[in-house]
Amino acid sequence: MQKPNKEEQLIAEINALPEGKNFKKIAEKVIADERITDEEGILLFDKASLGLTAILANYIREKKHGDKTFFNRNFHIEPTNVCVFSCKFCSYSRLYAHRDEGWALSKEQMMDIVKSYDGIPVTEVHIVGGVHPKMNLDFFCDFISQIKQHRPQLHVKGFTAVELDYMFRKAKLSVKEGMKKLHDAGLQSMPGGGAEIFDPEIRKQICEDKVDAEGWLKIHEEAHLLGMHTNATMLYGHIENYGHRIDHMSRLRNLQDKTNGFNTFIPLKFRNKNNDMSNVPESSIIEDMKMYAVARIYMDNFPHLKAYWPMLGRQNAQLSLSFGVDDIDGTIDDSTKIYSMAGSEEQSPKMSTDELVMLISQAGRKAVERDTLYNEVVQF
Ligand code: V47
Ligand code: SF4
Repeated sequence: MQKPNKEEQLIAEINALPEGKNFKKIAEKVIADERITDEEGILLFDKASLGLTAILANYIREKKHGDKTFFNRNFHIEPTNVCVFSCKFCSYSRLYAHRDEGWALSKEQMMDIVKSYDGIPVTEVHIVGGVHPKMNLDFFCDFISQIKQHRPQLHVKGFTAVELDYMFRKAKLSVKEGMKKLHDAGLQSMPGGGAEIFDPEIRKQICEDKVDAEGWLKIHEEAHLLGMHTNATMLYGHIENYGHRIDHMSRLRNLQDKTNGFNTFIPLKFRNKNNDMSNVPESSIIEDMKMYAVARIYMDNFPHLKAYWPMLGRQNAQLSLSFGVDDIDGTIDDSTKIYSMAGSEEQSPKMSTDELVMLISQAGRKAVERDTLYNEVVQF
């Protein structure tokens, strides 16, 4: 008998599930590379079993990337944890009035961190932190220029739209002018933080004083127009519902149709330690894996889906590779404090390349070191 092809196999697997017949149309769309609707996205969250979402997401993941699982060699610099904003879920920041309890690095201190990686084959520096009123656009442009002078090949990825919105407003520059200035100084791409949940009602309850959805999307759009690539995150598993998650992903999918500038979507699991939302329970591992799977099915125009292992934990990140994820971030070192402070089991998020490769191959996937723009550096 002839072996079924992947598409026939997918349909057979879906049909074998008790709820399979209700999802035949979605399965056919997935096979035909057709986009699912918002209603279908909500249906998947609400009514599909974890197994069904896994089968669909894994089909898409393997069609896009086969078994390849990407990671990069990077290090983080967190210039400050002093922040003018007061997001309720944040365990990391200290208000300016309590700045003596926090830290704020000088350019020299940050350059010392950069120099400590001399001779080590990292490809990216990821700069992200709080919003300190005294660290302005000129300060960061100067710092980025110094990095590029010292190590021109190191890719500089930095600043959430929240940090940039504040810097541009303080400098009295438009988003376009501010982005151009940073780009000219050597900023090459942007991480995806600060997006949280775009819905205004939820945003008001968890992070009311920082940039809104329109502002966040505008900054990423301007970066894309300059030829920069950026990521997008979504903070899930707190007070939002499935409709809010789909609304968030829909706004990102629409901007991606326009600019094609996003590389990666990164769902971030809400962690509830040491913050003003500690009363909100954390999502289950089932919910986390479903989140990844539905994201992979819904975000058809995003090339990559990332599980950020320092937040999720390494074993759960390994598991996510069967739920649509093709990227598990990098060999970051323990300077990353955001998640250890919010209660992640990864108190010291440092993993060597050997450990990352082992983690990926244990899950039956093929580890590929990438650079920031997903050019392949080494296949393992
Ligand atoms: O925007 C803060 C999140 C984000 C908590 O683009 C929390 O490659 C969970 O965006 N529980 C910043 N999450 C980090 C970020 C990021 C990280 C890694 C890679 C990339 C990338 C981007 O951290 C914030 C917020 O959504 N966060 N507190 C918390 N308690
Ligand atoms: Fe500040 Fe970011 Fe924390 Fe919000 S999440 S308080 S913007 S550091």
